[in-house]
Amino acid sequence: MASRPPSHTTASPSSSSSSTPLSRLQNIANHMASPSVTSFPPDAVPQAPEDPLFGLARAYKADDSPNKVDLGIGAYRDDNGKPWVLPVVRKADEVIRNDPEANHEYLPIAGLAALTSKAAELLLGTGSPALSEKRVSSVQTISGTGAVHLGALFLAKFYKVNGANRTLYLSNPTWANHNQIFSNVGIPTAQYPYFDKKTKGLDFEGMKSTLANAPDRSIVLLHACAHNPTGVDPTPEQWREIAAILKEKNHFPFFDTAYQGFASGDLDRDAGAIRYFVEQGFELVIAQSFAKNFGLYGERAGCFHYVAAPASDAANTTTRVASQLAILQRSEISNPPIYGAKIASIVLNDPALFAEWQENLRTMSGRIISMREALRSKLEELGTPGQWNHITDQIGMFSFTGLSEKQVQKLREDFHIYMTKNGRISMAGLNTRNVEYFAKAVDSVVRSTE
Ligand code: KET
Repeated sequence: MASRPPSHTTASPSSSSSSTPLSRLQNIANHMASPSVTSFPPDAVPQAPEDPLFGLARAYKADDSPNKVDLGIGAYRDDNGKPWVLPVVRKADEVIRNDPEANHEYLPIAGLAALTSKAAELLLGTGSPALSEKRVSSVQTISGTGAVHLGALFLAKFYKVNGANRTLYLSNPTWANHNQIFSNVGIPTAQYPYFDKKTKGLDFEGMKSTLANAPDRSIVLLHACAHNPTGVDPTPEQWREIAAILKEKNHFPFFDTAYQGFASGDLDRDAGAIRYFVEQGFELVIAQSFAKNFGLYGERAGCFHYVAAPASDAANTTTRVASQLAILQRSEISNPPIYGAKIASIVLNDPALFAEWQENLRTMSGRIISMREALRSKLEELGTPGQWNHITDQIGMFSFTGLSEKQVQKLREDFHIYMTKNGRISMAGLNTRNVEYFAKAVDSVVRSTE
C-alpha cells in the first residue's frame, strides 16, 4: 500500500482543485496553530451527549433495514407509517394561499391575537369566567417548548420568596426537556413520585405525600393529560385531591398541555384538569402546544397563558403580568412565527373547520387506541411473560412498556426497533403492518432476558 503523506499536508478534495499556493500555506498554518487558543477549552465546554430523542431519530433514519420501526419521538404517523398532514390543515393552508392580503410582516410581540384568544377558550372553555373577567393573559410562543421556557423565565424573575427562587416539582418520570428548561433559568427542580413500577399505573399516595410535604409555595408542574412518558393520568377524583393539596400548601400550578384532543379524542374532556383548577380559583400558568393536535410540529405553534385568581384587582394584575411577558418575549424571540399560528387560528375561528378538526383528532386518537388493543392482544396471544393490561389502560401518544434498558437495546440491535431507553414507545409508530412484528420482537427479548 502506498504510504500516505502526513495529514496536515493533504488538501481536502474540494479545496485541491481551487487551491492556490497561498491558500495551501494558510491551510498548513491553520493546522499547525496551537489548539490552546480557544476561549472554550474542554473543561469549560465539555463535549455534551447528543439529545437522546433526536439522536434516536437520526439513528433510525440511518438504518437501512426494511423492517425498521420508529417508536421514538412523539409524532403521529398514519397506518402506512407516514407523517399525516391533517386534511383540515390542508384546507387552512389553501385559505392562506388564496388570501391576497397575506404577507410576511412581523406579528405583534404577543403573537396573533386571533389565535391566542381562541387558544385560551380552547383550554378554559368558551364561557369561562376567567375570560369574561379579563383574568387571562396569553402570548403566542415557539410551540410548547417555547411556552414552558417563557413560563420558566417569568417565574425565575418574578416568583420568589425572600429573594430566592422556589423549587419546581416535576413528576418522576417526566418529559426529559423539563429538567433542562427550568435549570437553564436557575429554577431548582425536585421530583414527586408518579409512576408505580409494580402496577404500571399512578403512585398516587407517593405523589400526594411528596406534594403535601414540599415547602409551601413550591411550583408544581402538572401534565394536563396524556402524561409523557407514562400515558398514566389521574382520574377526575384524583385531580380534585391533588388540587386540594396544592391549595392547602399554596403551591403554584404550572400546567403543560401538549396533547389536548389526543388522550380521549375529546378536546373538552382533555382540558378537564385545567378547567377544574381554574374553577377552584387558582392563580396558574399553562404551556400549550399545537404541535401534536394540529400536526404542526415543525411550524412551532403554541401559547403561554397566565390566569389570575378571582380578585378585585385581578384584571390589573393580568395587565401587569402581560406587560412583563411582552418584555421577556421581545428580548428572547421578538415576535413569534406566523405560518403555524395562522393555520391554527383559521381552524379555531371557523365552526365548520373546527368540527372537521375534531374529526381529524378522533381519527388520530382512534388509531392509537386501536393499536393499543392490537398490541395487547398480540402479546397476550403469544403468552409473552408478564401482564400487558397497562398497554390499553394507559392513554395518549405514549405507552410506558416496562421494558428494561437492556431489552430496549436488544430490540434495537436485533430487530431495528427504536424507542427511548426508559421503555417508552410512541404508539403512533405502530400500524397494522408492523404491530405483529413488534409484538413478536418484544416476546423474544422478554423471554431471552428473563
Ligand atoms: N410538553 C410535553 C409534555 C411534550 O411531550 C412535548 C414534546 C412538549 C411539551 C413540546 O413540544 P413542542 O414541539 O415544543 O410543542 N414532546 C415530544 C417531542 C420532543 O421531545 O420535543 C416527545 O416527547 O417525543
